[in-house]
Amino acid sequence: MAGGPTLNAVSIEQQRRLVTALPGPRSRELMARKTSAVADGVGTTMPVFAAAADGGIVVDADGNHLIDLGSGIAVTSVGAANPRVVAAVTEQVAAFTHTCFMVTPYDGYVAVAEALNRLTPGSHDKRTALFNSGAEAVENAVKIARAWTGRDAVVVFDHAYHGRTNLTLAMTAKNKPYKHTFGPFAPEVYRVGGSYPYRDGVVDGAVAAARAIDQIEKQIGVENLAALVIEPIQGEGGFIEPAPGFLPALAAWCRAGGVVFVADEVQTGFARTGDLFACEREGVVPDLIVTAKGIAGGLPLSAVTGRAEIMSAPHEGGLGGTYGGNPIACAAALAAIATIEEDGLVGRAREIETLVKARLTAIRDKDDRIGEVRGRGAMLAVEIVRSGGSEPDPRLARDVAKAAHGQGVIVLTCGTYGNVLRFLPPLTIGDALLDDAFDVIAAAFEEIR
Ligand code: PLZ
Repeated sequence: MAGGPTLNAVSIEQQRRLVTALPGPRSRELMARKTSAVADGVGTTMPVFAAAADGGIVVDADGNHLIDLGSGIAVTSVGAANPRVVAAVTEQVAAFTHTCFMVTPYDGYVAVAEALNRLTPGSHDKRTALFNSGAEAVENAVKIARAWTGRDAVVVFDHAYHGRTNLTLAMTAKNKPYKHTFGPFAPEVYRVGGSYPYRDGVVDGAVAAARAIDQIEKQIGVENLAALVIEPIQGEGGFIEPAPGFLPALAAWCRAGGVVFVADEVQTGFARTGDLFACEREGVVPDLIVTAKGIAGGLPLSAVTGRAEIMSAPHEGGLGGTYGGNPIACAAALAAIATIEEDGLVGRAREIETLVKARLTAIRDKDDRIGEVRGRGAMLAVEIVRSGGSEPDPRLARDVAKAAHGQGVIVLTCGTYGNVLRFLPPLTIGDALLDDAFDVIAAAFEEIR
């Protein structure tokens, strides 16, 4: 797929084009309405309102064409108006919008479960349950692990992000903006040190795992531990790739101790990292895997998939919810999954990695304020530090992002220290748009001192 995927099905011109200053007058008007109608707690990265999106472009309310390096936080991997998704959703919405799977089930739900059982790591017998959001699925993975083990404790890691509901806030590490003023949080959630080679200097994952395991055994006790929940590459915490060997060592320790190893692949899943699931890179087979975001081409859907015996531990009627596995979201998921498989989007993610890493490395070679270039596939980042050292520089990250926004490039920041610029383009973006976007970002690094 040299030059990127064939985008003949994409109706939006794949070109960055600004026809007003950003934000334009329509967006400014809409922002004023947002301010007086929407709760202040719900923030926005850019004060620009979307009118259409697909491929690598978001068109705003004023007709500006912006390059999308965010995919709505790693969601629209197949594009934001993928023709297969649009057709499947249109057909389903005309047939029926909802019955509730717990009342009168329908085949789309079952087909998504079959697809997840087939595609997730490991060839063992699996079962799946569907939900709406990533956080809801993480909560259900914990419920299932507790029902299976009869134990209470849950281990999570420094820099972790698992959601904004009460249990998942207990599991999320960062105070502001997520947790501040919202406690008290759910009990029996314990945080241990993880693996962050750039900052902790431990490049042997087995050593980092031994350190975490020691902490768990001393402070919790394996016999009290229901689940260990981990993002194979930490997302909101800063796109932190653990040292090689870290995940396999933790998974092996969990297996030996009867602890349910839960991979939170909400952000890393569905081709994003250049594998269908990030766990595959080191051959890790999680007991339970949590998916959302990229699963359904932008519709809200999430899942817990795992070993049949563990998934079947909760009593009948113990899992569910009014909307979980909504038929429209399931139709979208089947179309998104077919697109990922048939259009070779895992391979496309690897091509994006090659192109973008080359651009980021070239910037780093001239600018020591980029402490590290990291990530895999189309989940890539730079950690920004003060010149001459490794002190986090969130101001520069914010300023570069702002400069890019002003030029029509949608880019997000993240990280415990707010100093990571992250790149999550749709996998349907073309090379020309990527080149243009990284020209803008390279220029921003040169201009901002
Ligand atoms: N687990 C690994 O990345 C969501 C959050 C954005 P929901 N990440 C984006 C924000 O500021 O709210 C995420 C994740 C991982 C769980 C979640 C939660 O998924 O669908 O947002 O609930």
